[in-house]
Amino acid sequence: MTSLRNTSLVAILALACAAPAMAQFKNAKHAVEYRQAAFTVMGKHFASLGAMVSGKAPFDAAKAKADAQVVAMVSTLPWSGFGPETEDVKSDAKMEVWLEKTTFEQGAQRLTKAAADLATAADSGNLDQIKLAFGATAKSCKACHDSYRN
Ligand code: ASC
Repeated sequence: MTSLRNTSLVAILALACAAPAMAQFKNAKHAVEYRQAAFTVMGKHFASLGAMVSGKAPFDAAKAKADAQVVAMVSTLPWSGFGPETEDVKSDAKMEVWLEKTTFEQGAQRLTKAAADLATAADSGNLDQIKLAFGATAKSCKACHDSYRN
């Protein structure tokens, strides 16, 4: 009896722990749409920063700060949309995302860290610092695109 109860408890705990990752999305297609939406939003604000960094747009410190904050925040979001249930949903993601899960996640962490550093640089209002941090962030974007995106 005790052991049966323990088994049930373990099963319930296992479900409870697994639930958050699963429950966020109605189905795999929604997970893919979510991660794509996050990349779209991040890309828009990163491009806005890119225009200022390259001189194509005038430098506006407040705008740069706001853009960098969005990039830093949204860079934390797409990764939950790469669950194993999404492996077979058609997208630009290469199979390597799931085959090299640990390396992929390290790349995601590098971006998140670079984006946080970019937000810190943007807080300073110093364009040279922003340029440096922007370059490092762009490098981390590109590294994953080269390996994991078709
Ligand atoms: C961007 C954007 C990316 C990155 C990448 C950097 O502006 O949308 O995905 O920069 O091109 O190499």
